[in-house]
Amino acid sequence: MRRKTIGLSANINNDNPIADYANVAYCSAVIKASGTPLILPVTKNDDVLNDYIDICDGFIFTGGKDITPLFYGEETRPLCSNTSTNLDEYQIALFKKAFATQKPILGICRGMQLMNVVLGGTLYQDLSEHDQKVLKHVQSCDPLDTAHEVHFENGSVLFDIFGEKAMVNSTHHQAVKMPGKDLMISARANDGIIEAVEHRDHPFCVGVQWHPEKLVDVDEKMFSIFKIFMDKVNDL
Ligand SMILES: [Mn+2]
Repeated sequence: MRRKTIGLSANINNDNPIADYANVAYCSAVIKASGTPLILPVTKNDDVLNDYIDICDGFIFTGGKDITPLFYGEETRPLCSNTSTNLDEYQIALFKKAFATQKPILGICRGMQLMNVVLGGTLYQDLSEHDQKVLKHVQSCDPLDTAHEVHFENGSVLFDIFGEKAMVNSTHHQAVKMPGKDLMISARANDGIIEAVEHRDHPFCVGVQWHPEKLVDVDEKMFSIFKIFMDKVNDL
């Protein structure tokens, strides 16, 4: 029996626009969880996007650059970092189509923020805009070290994996401000920053602000996120 195919949203590198890529860690995590990863190149061709949706059994929206604030109704302020409307428009179209099929979706870092924006939510353009002093969310420790604690909401998919709390890595300078429609907040850091969301009605639409794909070989629970995602994909 063939493995299920997991579409990975591609990123583009502004300095080298011929390369559409997804970091190896996402691919390795999918392979380890018995799926076949497939990077989906950036396009706005509707027929190609529809083929992506047909071919793939589940989707991972990957980390990457900032989302153009116009897509959540704001103009860009100075601390917003690199953006690309070309990338945004492709990922937004892909997310809308994937969401409509009810195929499982996992959003990681930018991928969670994209999920939130498509569902009508907003972002902090930079965490310095938060009213309160926040923790360091752009870790400068070793990439395999964790940076801060998160607390999980009882009744969420993530609570079932982690229980009440866990240590996570952190490489984001933006975060969800207002959650999108029907997204429940399933984890927060101790400074109140939203670290995970889950859609209330979709069969599996989960977003995490940290990078579990980097920790699958050192933390069994981080790998469980991918296992449970693949379980859902295999149930279809
Ligand atoms: Mn964080």
